[in-house]
Amino acid sequence: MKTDVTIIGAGPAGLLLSHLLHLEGISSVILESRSREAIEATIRAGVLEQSTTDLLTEIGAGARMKKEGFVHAGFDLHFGGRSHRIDLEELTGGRVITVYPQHEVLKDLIALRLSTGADIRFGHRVTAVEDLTGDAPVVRFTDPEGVEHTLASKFIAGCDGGYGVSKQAIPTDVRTDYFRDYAFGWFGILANAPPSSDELIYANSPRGFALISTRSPDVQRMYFQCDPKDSVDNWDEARIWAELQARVEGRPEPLKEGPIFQKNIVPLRSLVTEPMQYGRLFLAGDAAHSVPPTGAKGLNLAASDVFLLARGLASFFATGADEQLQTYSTRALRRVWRAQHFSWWMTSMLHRFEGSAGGVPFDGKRQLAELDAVTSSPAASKFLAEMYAGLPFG
Ligand code: RFL
Ligand code: PHB
Repeated sequence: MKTDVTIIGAGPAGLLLSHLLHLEGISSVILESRSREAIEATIRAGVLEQSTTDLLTEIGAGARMKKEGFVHAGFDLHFGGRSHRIDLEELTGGRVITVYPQHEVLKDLIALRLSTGADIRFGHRVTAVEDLTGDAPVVRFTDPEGVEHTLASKFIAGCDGGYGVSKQAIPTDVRTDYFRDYAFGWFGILANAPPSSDELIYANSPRGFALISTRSPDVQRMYFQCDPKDSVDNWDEARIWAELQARVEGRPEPLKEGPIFQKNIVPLRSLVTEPMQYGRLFLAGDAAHSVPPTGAKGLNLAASDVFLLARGLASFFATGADEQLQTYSTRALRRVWRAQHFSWWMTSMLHRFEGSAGGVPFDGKRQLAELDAVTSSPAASKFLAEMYAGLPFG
């Protein structure tokens, strides 16, 4: 096995990076601990920014997304018993979002990579990365039979998500982790039901946050704020639907209900690891940062990181110049922190803090004033729309 770049992780960051490098004539091997089937079945993100869909289209991974994804030109903020539409397209001069599930993006990227003969090793778990400050950094990994191997290459891309090993290799005297925990989580469901709305609904209600999203004409994705330590077993279908209906009270029509076939609880957290580079190791995506899902930014940040990283590596392999690689961390982090702010802001504006650590009734009233400002001031709406539809890459 010989390669230019070893990529750890076949999530959105690793797969996209591998294809962007391929288009520049740079070889890579992807080492992924899970099976292809597991990856293609994991339910996560749903919203793709304009720049992400543009990039997927440009590299030839956009055909099915164009056919099966749903373009949304706006979304609703629901508070005080009323919905207020944020017109993304008008407020941003034509930028929109696409609702297309992350595991479908992954299916498309895996198929595209394999069609070009890519080397993706599923079931291969990386255990350590070493010699990062030399010019032949090494990855240690075990294959599906448990046999240990090493692989040396010119660069390592740590695209191994929030619980990976690569960032641990940055020495603690060089690395800073910025962390924020939230006192609540999201209870997510998938249900067989028709859509309840043409666009997403983000609701601030006295009972807490709710989000009405979609997957297809027959499958709907919905979330509501919950105790992160709660168990899905405490919630039967009737209780879930009653809670969701109560949180969007005041909509012209109740939510359309149907059998729930998936339930899960995710904790909310904000995390940034700085710097995103150490020697010849570069971090990208959730390996370096995690955002609460309220701003729909995680996958999109993974895409913008690898867009910058691929350009830096392309410049190095073409000319030997490493200036773009040396500035990768600073440039990526600027966008990461903008997205962190936006995700925190959306979270703080829409969730119920009262009853949780630090929350007081004042917060609820302040949030309603903030939502009033955001939906009635054209300047405030424009900022919200620009950030939600996403900043341009690069
Ligand atoms: P991933 O997707 O976690 O992929 C990392 C991969 O690395 C593998 N791995 C290893 N492989 C080999 N050796 C090791 N030692 C390894 N350790 C780990 C893992 O198996 C995995 O396959 O990270 P990546 O590529 O950075 O992508 C990030 C996105 O997955 C994430 O940010 C989004 O899902 C976040 N997110 C959303 N993002 C959006 O842009 N829009 C959304 O609408 C959106 N909604 C969401 C979300 C995340 C959610 N959850 C579950 C937290 C909604 C939810 C509920
Ligand atoms: C989703 O459809 O899963 C989704 C949509 C918007 C978000 C988060 C998740 O902000």
